[in-house]
Amino acid sequence: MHMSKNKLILLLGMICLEQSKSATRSLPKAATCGQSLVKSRPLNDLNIFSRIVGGRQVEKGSYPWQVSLKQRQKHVCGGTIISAEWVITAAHCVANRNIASTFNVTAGEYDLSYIEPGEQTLTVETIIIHPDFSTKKPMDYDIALLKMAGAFHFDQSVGPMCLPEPGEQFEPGFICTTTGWGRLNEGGVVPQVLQEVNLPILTQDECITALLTLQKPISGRTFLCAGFPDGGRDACQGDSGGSLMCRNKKGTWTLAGVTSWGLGCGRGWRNNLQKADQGSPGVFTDLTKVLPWIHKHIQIGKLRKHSRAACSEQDRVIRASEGELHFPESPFLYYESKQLCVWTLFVPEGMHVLLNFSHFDAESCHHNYLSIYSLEDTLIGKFCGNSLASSVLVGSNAIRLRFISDATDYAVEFNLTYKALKPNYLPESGCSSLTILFEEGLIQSLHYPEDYSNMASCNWVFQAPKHHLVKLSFQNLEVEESGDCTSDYVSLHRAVERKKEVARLCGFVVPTPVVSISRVMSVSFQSDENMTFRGFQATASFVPKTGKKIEAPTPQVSSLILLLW
Ligand code: 4AZ
Repeated sequence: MHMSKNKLILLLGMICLEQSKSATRSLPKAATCGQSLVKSRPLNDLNIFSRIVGGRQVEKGSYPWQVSLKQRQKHVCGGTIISAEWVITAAHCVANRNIASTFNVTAGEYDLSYIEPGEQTLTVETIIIHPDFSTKKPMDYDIALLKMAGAFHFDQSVGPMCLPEPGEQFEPGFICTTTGWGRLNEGGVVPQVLQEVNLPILTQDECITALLTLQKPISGRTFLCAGFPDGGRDACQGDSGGSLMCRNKKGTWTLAGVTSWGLGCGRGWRNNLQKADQGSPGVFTDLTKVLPWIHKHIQIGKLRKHSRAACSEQDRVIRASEGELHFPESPFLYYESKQLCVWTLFVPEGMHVLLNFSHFDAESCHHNYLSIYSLEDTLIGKFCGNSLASSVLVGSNAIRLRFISDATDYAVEFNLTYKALKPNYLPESGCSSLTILFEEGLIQSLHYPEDYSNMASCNWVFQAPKHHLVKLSFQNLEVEESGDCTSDYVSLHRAVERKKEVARLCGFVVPTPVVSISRVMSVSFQSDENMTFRGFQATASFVPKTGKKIEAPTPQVSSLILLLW
């Protein structure tokens, strides 16, 4: 919580009075949420003409829904109780520290330096991060649900906050409150006692404009801004995950937003375009944008109560021409952590397998992934997070699928269908599904020899027999030329995970053959949103591994970028 230097006492003035008069929101249905036993300080004549200038220490028990999210007994973020078993926090507070059991949540907390009577501490059973949150762009959809291991007992110091009704809006100008144990100033000290500050909600226009005036303009779908253009009052580091709460006339508090981020603390943004020391409003995740997702998980949570999915059989052998695979097997189960599920799938002899993913909900590639192996146990595809191809064509009648959830409590699910296909393999097959081939053959870009299309993505994986390597010989290469082949390109990787790019090709010179360094070569063709040419055509063949130095493409090919041989 950012406070002005003198810790000026918060004065609720006429603005607040006006705002509560104009509040047209319906009252939350549940009378038991959003209730504080501590009376808010009455407005007095002195306060009415004063401006709201800073934050203050809260009166104990004022915000019974405020929790401290701790790791190794240390406060890391705030959070809000919304029911006995559920707490809302910011996704970025838990995203990279994703072992749920390492978190504690303390409710009824006031002074962090003491264990006070009335405190209740629970561990976290499950972390559910919004599926649209990404650590690459952590400002948007910055919200997570924490399912407690156990339940909070509601009393005078611990209780839930109300969620907004569907469609309930918090009018711009409305004065709401944010609370937390965050720093008192940017780079300043952390308080021991819970702090609060009142902030007006900005219009969506003001919010978007303020964030676009930043040197690195930021946009998002779930932003709710609050604050003063001249700064002085704000949330700060350590307040994240806490709430921006608004109170209606009857004094019921409703969760409007989750404290997420801001450029600095309390800097203001009025003169951003004129100065180097820019600032931003406080940015909160707008609850109204994620409400259906919250309700869905709380509903599912009720059904899942005592059932957890585990892999019933370690290795399930399936012999069929088509079917579905799910994990968990029933939709209302969380999976147990540390699961290894194995399915070995045989379609009829001589047929190939087409896999289609209808749903794959895996947040973290470190902990949850689905991998596909050949029967001799070489990895031919690995899927997690966003790296999922929607369909995979495997040039074999047998595959092994392994789903690994490695000691994490994320709720992950996947559904896929499989189908036996006659092996009518086309050189362009990689452009409609990731194609995994165990035979030599021709591959080409989409529509070859006609021009490829914009935004094309074609992917093949070749797997040579034992003691063989994959040799890719180009018949033709006509691909938009850009200095470092970042526009359109053919790229070659040494393994299916595509971590190590071996070569990247573009331009109009036919490269010399490229030989893989292992039995696997992964080939990808990507085009961007403009300029198309004929593309490429190449033949993959399997050559015996000789132990001789591998062939590299001729270095005089100007458009070829060679990496990591
Ligand atoms: C934080 O890091 C944080 N000024 C939260 C809010 C703001 C800045 C940082 C807004 O938790």
